[in-house]
Order: sequence, then structure tokens, then C-alpha cells
Amino acid sequence: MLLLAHRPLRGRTAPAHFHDLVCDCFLWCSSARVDSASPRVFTNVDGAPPHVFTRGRRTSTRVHSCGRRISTRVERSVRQHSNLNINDVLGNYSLTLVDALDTLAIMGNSSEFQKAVKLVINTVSFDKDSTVQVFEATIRVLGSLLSAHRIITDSKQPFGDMTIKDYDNELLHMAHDLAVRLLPAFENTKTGIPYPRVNLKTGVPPDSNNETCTAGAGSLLVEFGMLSRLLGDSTFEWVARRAVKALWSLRSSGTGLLGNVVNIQTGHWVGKQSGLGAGLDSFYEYLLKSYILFGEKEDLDMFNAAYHSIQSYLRRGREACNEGEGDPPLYVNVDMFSGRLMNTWMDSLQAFFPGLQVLIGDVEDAICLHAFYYAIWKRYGALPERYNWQLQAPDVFFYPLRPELVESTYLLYQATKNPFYLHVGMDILQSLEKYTKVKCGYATLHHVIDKSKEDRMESFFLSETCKYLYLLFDEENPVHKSGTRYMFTTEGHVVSVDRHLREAPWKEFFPDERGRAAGSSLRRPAAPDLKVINSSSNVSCFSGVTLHVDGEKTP
Ligand code: DMJ
Repeated sequence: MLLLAHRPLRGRTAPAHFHDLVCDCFLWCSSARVDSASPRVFTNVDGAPPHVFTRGRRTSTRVHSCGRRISTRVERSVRQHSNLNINDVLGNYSLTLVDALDTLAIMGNSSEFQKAVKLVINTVSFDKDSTVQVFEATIRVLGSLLSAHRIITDSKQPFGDMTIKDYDNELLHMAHDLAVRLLPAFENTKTGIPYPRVNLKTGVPPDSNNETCTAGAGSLLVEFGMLSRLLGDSTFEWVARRAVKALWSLRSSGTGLLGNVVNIQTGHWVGKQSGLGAGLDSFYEYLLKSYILFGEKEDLDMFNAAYHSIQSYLRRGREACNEGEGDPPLYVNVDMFSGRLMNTWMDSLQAFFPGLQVLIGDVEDAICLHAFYYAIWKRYGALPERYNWQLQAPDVFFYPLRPELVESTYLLYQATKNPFYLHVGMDILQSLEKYTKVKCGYATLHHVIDKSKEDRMESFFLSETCKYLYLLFDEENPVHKSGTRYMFTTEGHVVSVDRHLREAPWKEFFPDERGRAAGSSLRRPAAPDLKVINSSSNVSCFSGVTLHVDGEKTP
């Protein structure tokens, strides 16, 4: 059944309607004028009707009415700096266009890639009175610019001809410009842990929050490290690494766990919840991915120690997935100091974890955990933002087109080649088509049960969800077949792992602080009791979506 949906694509195979899914969606941002939050948004670049790239040919289609409606709403929100739900990510710098660049390259669509890159070079500016979240700007914008820069300058050009005529490292310069504008976040902080937000023109806002989530502050190393190594300037890697080390030094001496929210001046944990989802997810991910990319042993040591603590305190249920006594395995939210259960929900961000487990070779546990998330997807045709595993019902109902389950599905397919994961991918794809497709793109599900929608398509839908789905079915893609080893950033941006990024001439600036991280094993301990000590939700960082829970403010 699955194979019937395939059609040839540039000598490979991919689901026919999936190619259209991505291209229709990309049209939406690539044909729009760059200021995605300005009154000019979604007017056409040259006044001509925008184009839809459909099944290899262009057809004119007007999308103006969609764009105008959205731009008015966005414009209003951008003027209100306090509207974090919009401004944390949007930045008024053509976010979706920038974030989607390497998706086009991976699809082998060189003409659209080249067009989009030129549009970014000619029209995107970071000299804006925009207050953005440092983490979001880093993973979505900085990471994408660096990934596209490397694709353009790759001498092998595995994705087809992605070169840009007269390219003069413009994307790298733009990445540098953006990173310099983010640097004030790392100043005047007593711990070295950065402020969560900066204004791109004026730096840290005077009324800035001193609290940040661990993932937001501690998952900057891949992009900042890449930038440093490409520029030969240690500054960026140094501040990002200092933040990781500061957070790491604050972990509980008893459990080895970190909390989800910390005060950057005092180092006190404001959120003591330790879990795999919001507020912590990419912190773990980047310990491992920094090691993969830069080869710094201390990053691997930290990751191994963190993984050991996760297995010791977060994993509950039986040892084996499908046999033995006890409940099926589950990763829960606990108090970082006592290891005791804090609530009975899991968030959809956690679904990235099986993918991370694939990277370290814990495939058996990854298969088991992935099956749990897929069972939830099957029930709702989406993943609710929070799912209460005790009540077996959603706690928070929206689904903002997140990629995590697709990402894990893709990585598990690569590891196992089990066609079951193609089936999962097709199931996800069909749900997306059925429940989220709208006239101008794909919409956030406001409610996974009644399937009502929101007027919002997160940029990670194109940079991650679509990319991983595409790659799942595209066996012959250069990502899999070119002989180059690739890694995906937490926003799904592809970067080749090569020697050049392992060179860090400034190494002597970084003291060796392996300390307690060294020598951890991956032993899985017996399951502690499932006892709720505090069922109230905690402050959390939900990438892309600011969630206010129990009246608390998201840092
Ligand atoms: C993405 O922006 C990144 O993957 C981030 O690390 C957390 N998740 C969102 C999408 O859900």
C-alpha cells in the first residue's frame, strides 16, 4: 500500500503528494516579501503573481488573500513586545523563508534553493527593533544560515548544483551579524548563563527576566561552535560552552539531574522539574551532537553522565519493552533533587528522545518508547502537546505541527530498515493532509480531538517535519548515499561532519573540567515507585509556543 504512493523524483522515490506538500508550503514563504511581520508581508517580490512549484512545473497561483489576512494580525502582535507567543520566534526577519533553506537543497530543488538564498541575501536584515528569544534565533536562523552556507560552498555539491553565482560568503556574514546581536545576552550575567531574550538593536531589554530554561540557555553550542570554527573566532563557542558548563555545574550532586528553569544571576533552580521534554530536551541533545560535530570529549562525558541519570531516575517500568513484570517503560518528570515523580504528564517534545537514543545505539529502548508516542498519534491523528499517561488523555490539546515523532521515526528507520517505520511515516503524512492542510499552508491544530485549527504554521514544519518525512521515503537521498556523514541540528538543519569543524586553535582557553562526568555507564536501574508528590505543572519552555501554566510566566 505504501509503495503505491511513490513516484519517481529526480531519480529517487518519494511520496507524490508529499513533494507537493513541501513545495506548496514553501511557495508560501519564498514568494512572499521578506518582512514576514511587516505590513508588506506576503505581497509579491516583484508585483507579479507568486508561483506554485507543482510536480516539476510552475503554475501561477494567487496567494495574496491569505497573506494579507495573516500579516495584519502578525503586524499588530509584533507591535506588542509583550506578546511573547509571537515575538519570541518571529523576529520580523522572514523566519520561515530562512528556516526552510536547506529543506529545498535536500529535496534537490536547486532553482528554488538558489532563488530563496538570493532573496535572503538581498532582503533579510537583522537590524531590527525586534526582541527575540536567543535560543529560537540561534536554532532557527543562525543554524539555517550556516547550513545553507555550507551547502553552497561544498566542493562536492551532493544535492545537485546549489552554488550561487558570485557568492561571497554572504550567509556566513549574516550569521555573524546575527550572532553579534545575540552576544549581549551573555553579558552581565553572574553565572555565565545567558539572558533568554535580546533586542536585536538595543541588546538585553531593561526589564529582562533573570530566569531562563535549561534548554534555551544550554543548547546553543552547535550553532555558536560552528560559527566560531568557520570564522576562526573563539568568542561564540566560548560563551556557549561557558553556559553549558555553568548549567552542568548546577546539577544535583545527588541525582545528577538538572531542573528546567534557572535564575541566571543566582544560579538557583526556579523550576526543579527534570524530564526529557520542554525546558531540557535539546540540552541533552546538544551534549551529544556537540561531541559528534566537534569531537570534544568533555561533551561526551557530560552526555553519558546525563544519560545515566536519566536512566536512573526518569525511566520507569519494566526493563524490557515487551516482556517481564511491571508496566511498559516510560520516561517521567521528577524533582531534580529527590528523583520523585512530579506529575503524570509527558509532553510531545519528548518524542525526540528515541531519535537521540538511536544516535547512541540504544535502539531497543528507542523502539519501545517510539511505539508509545505512535500509539498516542494513532489515537488522535496528532500528538497533543501534553498527554497524561495516568489518565490516558490529553492535558494540553494543541498540536503545532511538531517534528519530534517524525524525526524519531526517520532515525529508527535508518537504524533498523524495518518497513514498519515507513508505515508510521505514511500514517503521519496522511493525518497531516487530512487534519492540518489549509488553503495557504498547514495549520496548527488547536485541539487534537475536535480538530479545530489555529492561524499559525511554525517554521519548523518546513525545516523539520517536512524534511524528516521526505528523507524517510527518499532512500537514495545524498544524505544517505553520498558517503558524507551528516548530522541534524535540533532544528533539523543538515551539517556535514568533517575535519574542518574539529579544528579549534583556541582550545587552550577552555579549562578541562570533566569532573564528575567521567566514567558513567549506561546501566539501567530498577524502577522506583510511581508516586505523585506534586501534580501542579511547572514553568516550561515550549519551543515555538509560549505556554502559560498555572498562572506562571514562561521565562
Ligand atoms: C524545534 O524548534 C526544535 O526541535 C527545538 O529543539 C524543540 N522543538 C521544536 C519543534 O517542536
